[in-house]
Amino acid sequence: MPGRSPSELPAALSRALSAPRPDLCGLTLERPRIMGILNLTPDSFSDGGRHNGLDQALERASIMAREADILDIGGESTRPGAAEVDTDEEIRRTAPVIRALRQAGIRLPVSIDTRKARVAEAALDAGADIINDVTALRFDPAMARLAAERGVPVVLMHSIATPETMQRHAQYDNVVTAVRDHLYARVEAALAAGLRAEQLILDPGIGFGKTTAHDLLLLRQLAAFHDFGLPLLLGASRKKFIGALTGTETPAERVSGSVAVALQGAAAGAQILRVHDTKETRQALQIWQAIAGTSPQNTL
Ligand code: HH2
Repeated sequence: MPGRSPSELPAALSRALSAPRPDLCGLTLERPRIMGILNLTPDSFSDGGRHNGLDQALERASIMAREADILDIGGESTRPGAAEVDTDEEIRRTAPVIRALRQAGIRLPVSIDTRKARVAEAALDAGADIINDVTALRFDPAMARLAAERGVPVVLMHSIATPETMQRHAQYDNVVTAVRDHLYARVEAALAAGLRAEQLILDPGIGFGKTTAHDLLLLRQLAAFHDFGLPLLLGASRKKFIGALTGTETPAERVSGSVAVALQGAAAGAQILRVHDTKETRQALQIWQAIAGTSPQNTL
């Protein structure tokens, strides 16, 4: 507001912007955390089919456990155009891997990337800690109940329609306002269903029912989501807009572009960065944090 000094911000807004976010499964969110993606699907847009066997999945999980702070495990692709996967099949793809990685002594927090309550429940029973729902509890009415009962952290991501149809609905007067309003309503719905505010993490849903122009605006104005007073997650890794802007058709070749977006997300204060390329993102963040003076090793 013109002429206002920061100290004149309304008290509630000032608190929401500056209060430390609660720890996430024992991780402080004072610096950006890396969420490594492990897709146990045959058809994910960038790593589909690569980690399907239990051994391959465990091998990738144990590498990522050294490079990431959180592992995000999914058994259903939600890329534009993807078809729904049968619930039992999605459980078969995810729960045994989570159980096996716990048995192998991999301890970092695990999130289950699903819109279905039965899949989330099986994952939590197998040792997962966080629910990552790209429909923000809209798809399965039982999901909010489960999340309230278990009291685990939940990612509420903005999306519209279904993965099969969402790109047809990519129309907004103002995408930032539309995503904010939608997330506001989803937070209200979550609280009404008995979840606590401390459980919630917000995500603008890059690429979900959005054009490249929408994605860029959301990234440019990411800080506009901090006044919810909740942690922010950014998932832009290898996504289509990076290919569109750089002419890189193959998602696995979008690593440098993905790292650039992750750094921009960190600079805008995103607390969690969901990425495929954990090693490269980690190195970039280490340097960024050292320069920004927020590195854990930085005692200068
Ligand atoms: N993006 C994808 C899947 N899950 N979850 C959150 N919270 N945020 C995201 O941006 C997000 C997500 C899509 O990416 P990916 O998992 O790599 O591909 P696919 O859906 O094809 O498995």
